[in-house]
Amino acid sequence: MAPKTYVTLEEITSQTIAWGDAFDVVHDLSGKIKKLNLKEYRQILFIGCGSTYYLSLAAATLFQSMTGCICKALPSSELMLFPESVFTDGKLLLIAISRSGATSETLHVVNDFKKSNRGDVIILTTENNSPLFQLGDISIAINKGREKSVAQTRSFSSMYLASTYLAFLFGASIDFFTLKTDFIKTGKRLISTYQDFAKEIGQDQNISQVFFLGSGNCYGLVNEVSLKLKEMSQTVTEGFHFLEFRHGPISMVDARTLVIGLISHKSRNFEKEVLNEAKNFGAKTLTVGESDLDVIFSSGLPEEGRGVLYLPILQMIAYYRAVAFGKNPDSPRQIMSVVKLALEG
Ligand code: F1P
Repeated sequence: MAPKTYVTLEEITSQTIAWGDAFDVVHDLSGKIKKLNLKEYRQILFIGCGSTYYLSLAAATLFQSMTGCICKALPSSELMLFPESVFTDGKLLLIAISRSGATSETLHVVNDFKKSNRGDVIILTTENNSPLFQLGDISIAINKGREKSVAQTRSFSSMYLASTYLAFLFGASIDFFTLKTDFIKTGKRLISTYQDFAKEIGQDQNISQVFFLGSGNCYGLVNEVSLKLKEMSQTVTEGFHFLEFRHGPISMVDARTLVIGLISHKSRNFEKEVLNEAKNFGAKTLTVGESDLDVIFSSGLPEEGRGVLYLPILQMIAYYRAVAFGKNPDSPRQIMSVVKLALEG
């Protein structure tokens, strides 16, 4: 009997179609987007919940490093509960990210932001028919990123790619759209080259806990891939900045630990050192990045833009671990694809 497959696997392996959609949608809106004058904003706030909060973290870091604007990422709920700890006087740009476009906390914050005339709003979603989509001064919907599964995979990567494109529109001289074909080709190649490898790691029953390390633009991404593993397989896992790992967490490492490093070009020597130390304490390690590592992109794409390439193999590891441990990755226990709270009335 053929092994059961789940829709999550199809969503992960088909994600480059959604990447193409992200390129096309942002390209079509680029004239309107470029009319925004970033200098007008005192701060740019990125918000979301769960996966889309981690997307916000990754996008805010990239956006600040490419544009020089002050960017901050927050879970929508923190802005809902403690707005005074975040909002400043002066005009703000709010970038609200939500796969469903229907999560209560995010909707609440955007409605409130607009009522209080705090500034402009960009919405990033996969649902053009959602309530959130209607609220944007600019709304970006990557419809091909939609999913049936609870855990976000192709929706995350395609919305992250769209946010990367936004950062390039404001902060780079190269036309990001010209890289569309290279991204799609590289993504497809990585998925087909490393699928069996991801399965092998995912099925390794000797591994009991997993740490993901990533710095700079990769920090939001390590939190996201760690969340994938938590949601799909209920594995004990956490994400850390590379050098933070020495400041306590490394004490957790043992022979049943896997430490996965999302290696940057800029700081690779510092990052590899941390992994070597974890290895000396008995951990298995896995390195992912552009060249000379276990998983190699060989993309030639610009470092700031290629964060999305880390995602497919790590999503596949989460998928195969879930299946190997008898879990249903499409429908993880105790979570729903959208959280709707009775906030008003
Ligand atoms: C976000 C969310 C996440 C959760 C899960 C399902 O919804 O609920 O909090 O981790 O991955 O999606 P959304 O606002 O992005 O639709």
